[in-house]
Amino acid sequence: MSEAAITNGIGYGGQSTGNQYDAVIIGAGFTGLYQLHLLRDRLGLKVRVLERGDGVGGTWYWNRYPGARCDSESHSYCYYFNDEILQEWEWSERYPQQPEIVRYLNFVADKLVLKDDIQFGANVTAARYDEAANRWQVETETGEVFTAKYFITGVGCLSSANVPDIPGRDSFKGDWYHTGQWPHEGVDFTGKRVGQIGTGSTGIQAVPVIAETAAHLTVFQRTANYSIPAQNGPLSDDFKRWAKENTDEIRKTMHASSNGHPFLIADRKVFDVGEAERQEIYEKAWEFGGLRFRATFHDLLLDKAANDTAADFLKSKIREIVEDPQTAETLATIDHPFATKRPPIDTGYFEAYNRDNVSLVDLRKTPIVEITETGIRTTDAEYDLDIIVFATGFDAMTGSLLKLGIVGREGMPLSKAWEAGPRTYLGLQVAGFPNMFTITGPGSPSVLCNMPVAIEQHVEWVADCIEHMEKNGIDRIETTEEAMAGWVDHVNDAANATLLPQAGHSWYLGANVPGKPQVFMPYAGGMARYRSICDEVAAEGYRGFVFSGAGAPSNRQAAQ
Ligand code: N01
Repeated sequence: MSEAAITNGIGYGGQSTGNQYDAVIIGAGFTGLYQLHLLRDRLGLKVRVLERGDGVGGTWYWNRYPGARCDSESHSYCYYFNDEILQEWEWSERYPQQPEIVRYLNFVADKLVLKDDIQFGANVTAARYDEAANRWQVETETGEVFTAKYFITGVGCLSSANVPDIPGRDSFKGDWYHTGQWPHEGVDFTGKRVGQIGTGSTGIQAVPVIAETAAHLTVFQRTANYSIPAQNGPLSDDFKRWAKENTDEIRKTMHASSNGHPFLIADRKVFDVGEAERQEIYEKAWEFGGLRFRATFHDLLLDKAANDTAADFLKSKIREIVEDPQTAETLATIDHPFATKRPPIDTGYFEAYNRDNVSLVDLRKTPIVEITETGIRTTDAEYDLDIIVFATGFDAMTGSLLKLGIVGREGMPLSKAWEAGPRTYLGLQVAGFPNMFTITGPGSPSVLCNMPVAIEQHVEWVADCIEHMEKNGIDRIETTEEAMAGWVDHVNDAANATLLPQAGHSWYLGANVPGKPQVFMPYAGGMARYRSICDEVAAEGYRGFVFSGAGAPSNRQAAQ
């Protein structure tokens, strides 16, 4: 049992030999670090974190591409559970850059003395539930096996790289990189002819930075995208002071908002105001920058006509910024409502197309035919390249979970249970997989929310649930098919009440990965509402879950 368990006197009988643990957590990003801290230091459990990278950071450990920066504002993209951490850490810019986020997570890991309980370079390839022993057996690539009562995944929603299988890809004689698997030593673009495929949030961040040093950058765009200027910059001392003095208020706002950001969505509707006032509101939001643009009106994601007003405003900005009319048209011909795909924010994205060394290829008109030894060939031309950058996104939400090789009761692989798409209860559990918790799993708000807020809520809920089980001598928790079916219906209803499903090619639907079942994966009912549902579930004795073991309610009653 860990020293913390002995000193705080709430050890729950953890195993202490070999690779036997009370809980195994996968991933040392925001989730894994906090989950380890709560289970080890609050509950006194023996915990091991298995992390495939060589350091903490999770998604941010891998996503080191040029321009990588978070779209959430710094003062909200951090843990709020610990006042000392909040007071000691200082962000430098309005949005944190990737290296700063990794520094922050190292700071937290060191402060809470977490690293000793994390095994780095541990790539999990199998996780099997042993029903007789009621333990999970988790195996790494090197054959090392860990067993634990609780199996918790903190693998991130956007960490399984999607590298499209374009014919000829492996014949390319130059270098190619996926943005989510970026070399730690960086890539020197100086004097190189670079081709970038993809114009999502990642691609839009990378273009202006790559363009600064490349001899030429050709951007291959399949779906044109909206983007709003981030208006990034150094944080003033006044702002930093304000953020530290108002942590309670900021936390309250983030918890009250539907997407976990430190601002609320306005109550007014688009047609509550006249045309001139609306344009002024959009103009101010554009000047202010960032994801707050989406919060200007309550009904932007609910009413197509309302959404059109924002879409038209943003398209007109593209036409204003981009000098070449044909390029502007290709960038502004957007086929989906604003924010139905995750809206990117940028620093000089559209401006980059005014440089002589940047050009755009419209893949809708001239699709890629193949990658050749020397570049990319479309139906119209061949582009000679030294480097190809795949900013092509992720097998989101399910990819990293399925890669763990999870097998539940009666030998049921998760891949089979999810053959027709992911099904969970609350995004937290899958029937047939007892004592397994999927932090920010499909069916939870996760990617529709400022991630640390979603993560803190899940991690705390799971820690409370495990504490309840340990205190009451409960061996197993497992959701039911019925609870899962009800939740899946609710997730679908929540998505269908919005315009989100109208972007038929969105990764929210799994549509970006060929062959992936198309199911709207995140919960669109809002983070605040989701939090209260989870709280109610717990308050009602964990409604929708079945406990078993000596201390389970059914057995307690029987013994009376
Ligand atoms: O990935 P994406 P991303 N041929 O899937 C194109 C988060 N994030 O890495 O739209 C040609 O959005 C694809 O085209 P299409 C954020 O949640 C956060 O940019 O499928 N093109 C699209 O243009 C974000 O939403 C931050 O037609 C192909 C692009 O590649 C999520 O991560 C920063 C193709 C992929 O866009 C994912 O963003 C960055 C093919 N075969 C990301 N396959 C911060 O907060 C794909 N594409 C900082």
